[in-house]
Amino acid sequence: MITHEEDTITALATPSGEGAISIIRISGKNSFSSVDNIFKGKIKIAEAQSHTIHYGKIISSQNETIDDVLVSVFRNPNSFTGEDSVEISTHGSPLIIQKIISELLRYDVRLADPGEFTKRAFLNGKIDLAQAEAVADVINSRTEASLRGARNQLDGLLSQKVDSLREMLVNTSSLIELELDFAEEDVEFMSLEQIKKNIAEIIAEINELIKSYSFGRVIRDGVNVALVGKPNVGKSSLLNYILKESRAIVSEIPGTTRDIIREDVSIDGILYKLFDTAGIRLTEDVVEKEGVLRSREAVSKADIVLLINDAISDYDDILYNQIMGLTSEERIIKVTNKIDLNDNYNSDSDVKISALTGKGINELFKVLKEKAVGSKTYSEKNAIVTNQRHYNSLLKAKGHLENAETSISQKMTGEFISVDLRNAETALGEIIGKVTSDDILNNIFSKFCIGK
Ligand SMILES: Nc1nc2c(ncn2[C@@H]2O[C@H](COP(=O)(O)OP(=O)(O)OP(=O)(O)O)[C@@H](O)[C@H]2O)c(=O)[nH]1
Ligand SMILES: [Mg+2]
Repeated sequence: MITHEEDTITALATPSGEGAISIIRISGKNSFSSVDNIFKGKIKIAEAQSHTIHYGKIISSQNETIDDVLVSVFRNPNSFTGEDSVEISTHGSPLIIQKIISELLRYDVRLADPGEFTKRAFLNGKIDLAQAEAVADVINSRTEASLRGARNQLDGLLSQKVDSLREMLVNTSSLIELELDFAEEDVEFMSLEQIKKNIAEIIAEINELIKSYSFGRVIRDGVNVALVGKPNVGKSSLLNYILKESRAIVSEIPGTTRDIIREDVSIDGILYKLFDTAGIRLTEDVVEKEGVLRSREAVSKADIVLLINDAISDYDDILYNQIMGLTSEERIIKVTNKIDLNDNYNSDSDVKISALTGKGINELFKVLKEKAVGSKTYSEKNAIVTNQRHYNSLLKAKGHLENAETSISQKMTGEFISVDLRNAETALGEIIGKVTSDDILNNIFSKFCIGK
């Protein structure tokens, strides 16, 4: 196969540091010859069959034995990158790795750039761009849900969906264009009604994908949740209860928490980034004042605000209105704490809990999840958008399609409609990398680690 890159590259593919085993990856046309220069085993790697493993020693140019290793051979196109590739499994010592890589660099091999192996897999058509991005997401997944979402994308569900929409667009626009070619003869290949129907159908499918992003974003990146309220209502106690550890200082003195305390917790497969904040009140204390300022900032940045009051003091409308000014109503969950002290407390809160006894906490988790991902559940078979770049491209595509709809309703000629459809197709193509610029590629792959 013809590969797009000339150089042969190498990098450590496993985490740096000591370990039982480390793996050095090599990919490109000199992979076998460069390894043969330093590897002494029963056979030459250049003669080995694909998908075979060979035991031997790595010998330096000074004739020193560096390590016993296993060499795995992958012949193009049947490798991750699509190129001739080798993986050397060594003992997990940073010194050994460094020595072997320096030896390799003597034989027309260079160090890989961040994400370069995955980039080559993309350029050589082994995976599309959305799948390449999913490689990073799979590696970074920290919850079950985010892993499932990334796997879903790596398996190509989003790509297939986007590809089928592109195909529908291409079919429609080529018929319109064909009709333009035959304009004099007055033939109609597809009725205007049918074109309208097709476009509406594609928009509906794109809308589904766009909608899935609110869920996809949450499963990929987690949800920022700010715990706010007046001093002493039990914000830190709630944080500790959720974390099952005494993370934040709790005391009966109002104004205990001064700085923001951030902890991540995974509940029911979703990652919540919890921010315990300083109780909000008017204060002359400079440190506490700064804390209150940070609390407000946390509110404005939060995806969800747990606005906490307690069941032993009056509900504070002033605070509620202040918080409302910093966020929007649909982000707020009103929580009444200390229900163990007064279970007759009357308020319009969404959940009543006790951070002391744990009463109501499961209900709180339910409400939290509902706020975070909505009630719609996505099956494993649905394509889910988890990536902002993809989301933006979908919005762009939708915009072009809506233009096409307008053109049709204004009885514009086929040229106008077909330009809009082509633009929509380009926008969708960006997602899977059918249409890319170097900028997009560099931006994506530079965020990868070296060795990926
Ligand atoms: N009975 C009861 N006491 C609670 C509950 N939650 C918190 N407390 C007590 O209320 C007091 C204040 O709790 P904290 O968690 O420090 O309150 P906070 O909202 O973080 O306070 P600041 O950091 O000062 O803003 C402590 O004495 C807690 O033990 C609860 O559900 N029931
Ligand atoms: Mg506190």
